[in-house]
Amino acid sequence: MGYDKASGPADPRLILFGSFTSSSTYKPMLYLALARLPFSFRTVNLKFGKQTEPGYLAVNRYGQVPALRQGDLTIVQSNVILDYLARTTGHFAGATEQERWTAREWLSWEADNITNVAKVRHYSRFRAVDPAVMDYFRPLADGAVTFVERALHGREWLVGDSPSIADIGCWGRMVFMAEGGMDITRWPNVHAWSRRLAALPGFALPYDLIPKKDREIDPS
Ligand SMILES: N[C@@H](CCC(=O)N[C@@H](CS)C(=O)NCC(=O)O)C(=O)O
Repeated sequence: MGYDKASGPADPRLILFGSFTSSSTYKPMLYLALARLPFSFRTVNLKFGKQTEPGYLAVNRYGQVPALRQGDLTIVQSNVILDYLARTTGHFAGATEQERWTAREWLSWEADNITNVAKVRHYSRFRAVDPAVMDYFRPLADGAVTFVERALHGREWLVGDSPSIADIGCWGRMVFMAEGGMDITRWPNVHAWSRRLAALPGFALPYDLIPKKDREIDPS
């Protein structure tokens, strides 16, 4: 795998580093799919510890996916990537200044809270932990989804009247909730919202969207 930057500011092609099973990778992947933007995907195989190799650590010092490069810029942390993409392309940014700030606020909240859904899924699927650990995280995960459930009462999207990075960021990290034993139908507003997202042109679920190998993606 190469970690080269794009050839320079004149080359605006986006390069996204990510992994097939990663909800954090799904978030920018979903954004790019919905916005129908071209980019190069570079796989970082977490199973083989590629994220901790020096070449990749030079891209993402935290040793995690995702990472985004464009020209001379390197952006890491999935929510910062979403914010960057919204600011630079205008897609899913929010219609007003207030909406743009509220969308960023949701991203900050999700990093504190929906991350518990990701933990429940991670410990269910990839790493067995003491049941007491699950007893700790499960109510936090349920609470995060319940907060979104209430926020969606009487509205279609988290911010304003159209989908934004708030929806993509929050949904993107809860997408694997079933793998953590969380049945989405327990939260009817969240379920309906997920179906609205699924109806957007370009939408796909992670295992249909994230390539297992490096790939050039050029939506027509
Ligand atoms: N806060 C980070 C979290 C990224 C994250 O947890 N990535 C996971 C995959 S979903 C990862 O790279 N794990 C490998 C590791 O930590 O060794 C973000 O939102 O980008």
